[in-house]
Amino acid sequence: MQSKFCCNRQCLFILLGIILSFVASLADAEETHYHEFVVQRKVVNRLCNRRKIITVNGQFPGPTIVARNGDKLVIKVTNRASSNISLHWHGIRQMRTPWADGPAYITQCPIMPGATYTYRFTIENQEGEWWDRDINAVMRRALFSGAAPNVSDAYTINGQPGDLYRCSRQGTMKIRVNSGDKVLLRVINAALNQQLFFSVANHKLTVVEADATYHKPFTTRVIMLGPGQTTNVLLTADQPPARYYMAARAYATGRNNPFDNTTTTAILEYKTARSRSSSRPVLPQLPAFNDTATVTAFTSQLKSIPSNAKVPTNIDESLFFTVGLGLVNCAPGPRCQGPNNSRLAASMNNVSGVLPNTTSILQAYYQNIPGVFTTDFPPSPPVKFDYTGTVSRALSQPTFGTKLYKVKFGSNVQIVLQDTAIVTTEDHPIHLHGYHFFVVGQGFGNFNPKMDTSKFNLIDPPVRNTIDVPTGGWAVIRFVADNPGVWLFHCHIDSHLTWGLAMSFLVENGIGKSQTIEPPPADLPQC
Ligand SMILES: *[C@@H]1O[C@H](CO)[C@@H](O)[C@H](O)[C@H]1NC(C)=O
Ligand SMILES: *[C@@H]1O[C@H](CO)[C@@H](O)[C@H](O)[C@H]1NC(C)=O
Ligand SMILES: *[C@@H]1O[C@H](CO)[C@@H](O)[C@H](O)[C@H]1NC(C)=O
Ligand SMILES: *[C@@H]1O[C@H](CO)[C@@H](O)[C@H](O)[C@H]1NC(C)=O
Ligand SMILES: *[C@@H]1O[C@H](CO)[C@@H](O)[C@H](O)[C@H]1NC(C)=O
Ligand SMILES: *[C@@H]1O[C@H](CO)[C@@H](O)[C@H](O)[C@H]1NC(C)=O
Ligand SMILES: *[C@@H]1O[C@H](CO)[C@@H](O)[C@H](O)[C@H]1NC(C)=O
Ligand SMILES: [Cu+2]
Repeated sequence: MQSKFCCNRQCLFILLGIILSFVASLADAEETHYHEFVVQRKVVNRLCNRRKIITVNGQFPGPTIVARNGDKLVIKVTNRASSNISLHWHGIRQMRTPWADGPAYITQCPIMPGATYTYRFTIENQEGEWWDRDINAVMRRALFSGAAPNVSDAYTINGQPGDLYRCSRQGTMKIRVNSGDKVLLRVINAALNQQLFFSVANHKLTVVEADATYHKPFTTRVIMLGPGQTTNVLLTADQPPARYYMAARAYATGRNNPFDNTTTTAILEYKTARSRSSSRPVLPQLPAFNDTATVTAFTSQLKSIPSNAKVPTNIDESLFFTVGLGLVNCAPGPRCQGPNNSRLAASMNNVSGVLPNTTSILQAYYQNIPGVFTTDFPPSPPVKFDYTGTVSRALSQPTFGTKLYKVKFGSNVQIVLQDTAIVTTEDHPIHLHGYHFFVVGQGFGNFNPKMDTSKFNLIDPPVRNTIDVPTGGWAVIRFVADNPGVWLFHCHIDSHLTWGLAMSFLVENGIGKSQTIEPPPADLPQC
C-alpha cells in the first residue's frame, strides 16, 4: 500500500489509507458492523523530522474493517483534527444512500472540527478491498499561487518511506515468509498526485483483482496504479531464501512537470535467509519514469471474468468528454505564478468544475434549492480541435461552472474520455463515484469512431472505478446508470481535481421505492 508523504503545510491532510477486506463468497448472514473512527492528528518521526499527520484512531494506515457482501456498515466518524474532513469509500456502491458517498460539497458539507457524521450503507455485489481518504477542501489553499504544487519528499509503503531514505531504516516495513508461501498483496495507490510503478525483486506477481473486482489472473513483473486504483496480486515465495525489496516509484507523463523521483521500499524476507540484517536486499528493476510502453503492456492484459461481464450494448447516452489542463490569464502578481502570466486550471469539455459553498449539490437537488447548479454540462466538446496535436493558446482558457449531466434511471451510458495537449498531455486517472464501469477500449492519439469502435472489447473488458486515460490518448467506458443520486466524476490527481477536472452526473430516480434515493440522515453535515 503506497501513500505519499509530504512535508508542505498543505499536505498534512492526505495520509489516510483505510482498508476494508471482505469475503464475498461467505455471504448469507446479513450482519451489521458498528465502528467508531476518530480522525485526529498524530506526531510521527519521518525523514529525520517530527511531523504531524492525520490518522484514524491514531493509526496510519487506518484500521481494517472485515465484512461480507450484504453486510451493513455503520461508521461513526468524529473529527478531532483542526481542519474540515470528508471520507469517500472506494469499491462499494451506496445504493439509494448517496448521502454516504462522501465528497465535500457534492453529497454533503464537510465534517467540521468537533463534528460527527455516521456513514450508513450496505455492501453490495463487489469483492475485494477498498480504502478511503480525505479529499478535504483544504487543498484549495494550495491553489493560491496558481502554480503547480510542490513535489513530495517521499512515497511510502504502509506509512513508511523505507530504508533508501534518510533516517528511515528503523521503520522499514518487513514481510516475513517461509519458502513456498503464497502471499496476497493488496496494493493501493493512496498517493496524492502520482501514478506509481510497483515491483518485487526476482518475484512474479499474479494479478487477480483490480478496483475491488476479480479479473482473469495473469503474471507480470511490474504493475502500475494511478491514484485511487487498487490491485491485488499473489506472490509465491519460490526464490532462494534471502531478502528482496518491494519497491514503488513514479510513472510521470506530464511534459516539464516536476515530480518526486524517489523510490519507496519494503522488504520481503525469507525466514531462513542467512545474515538477515547485514546483507542488502535485492532491488527490483523498475521501469523508466516515462515508460508508457510498459504501462500499456500491463493494462492490456487486464481482462474481466466474462460471466461477470454484462456489457451494455444499446447505448442511450453517447458522451465524449475531453480531459485536460488549461490556463487562465492573469495580471502578474503573487496569485499569478503559472506559466506565461497565467494560473493553471483543468477542465472536462472546457468546463472547469466549481464546488458550491453553501450546501452540497445532492442536498440542493433533493430539496429543490435553486441557483446551486445547472444541468447543462455539454455531452461533447463545445469546440472540436486536434485534441492531442498542437493546440492554439486561444483554446486553453476554460469556462467555470457547477454543471451536471442528467441521465434517466437505467440508461446505458458510454463515455469517450479524450486527453488533450493543452499545457501538456498527461495520464489522468479518472474516477467515477457510485459505479463500476467497463473499459471497452483505449488507445493513443485522437479517438476515431470509425476505426476504433469496431475494436471495442465487449466480451471481457476490465471492470474498474478509476481509469488511467493514456497520456495523449483516449479510453472508452460503459455503465448502466442504475444508482440514483449525484455522482462525482473526476481526475484522481488532487491538484487536477482542485483545478476543476471534475463534473457530476445527476442520475434520476426510477420507479418505486427500490429505485428512489432515501431521505438524508438526520446528522448530515451542513455548511
Ligand atoms: C513550495 O516550496 C517553496 C520552498 O520550500 C515554498 O516557498 C512554497 O511556498 C511552496 N509552495 C506551495 C504551493 O506550498
Ligand atoms: C532525481 O532528481 C534529482 C534532481 O532533479 C536528480 O539529481 C537525480 O539524479 C534524480 N534521480 C533519479 C533516480 O532519477
Ligand atoms: C523518456 O525519457 C528519456 C530520458 O529522460 C528520453 O530519452 C526518452 O525519449 C523518453 N521517452 C519517451 C517515450 O518520452
Ligand atoms: C510560454 O511562452 C513560451 C514563449 O512564447 C512558449 O514557448 C511556451 O510554450 C509557453 N508555455 C505555455 C505553457 O504555454
Ligand atoms: C461561494 O461561491 C460563490 C459562487 O461560486 C462565489 O461567488 C463566492 O465567492 C464563494 N464564496 C467563498 C467564501 O468561497
Ligand atoms: C473554452 O471556452 C472559452 C470561453 O468561451 C473559449 O475562449 C475557449 O476557446 C474554449 N476552449 C475550448 C478548448 O473549447
Ligand atoms: C469548513 O467547512 C465550512 C462549512 O462548509 C466552511 O464554512 C469553512 O470555510 C471550511 N473551512 C475551511 C478551512 O475550508
Ligand atoms: Cu488529471
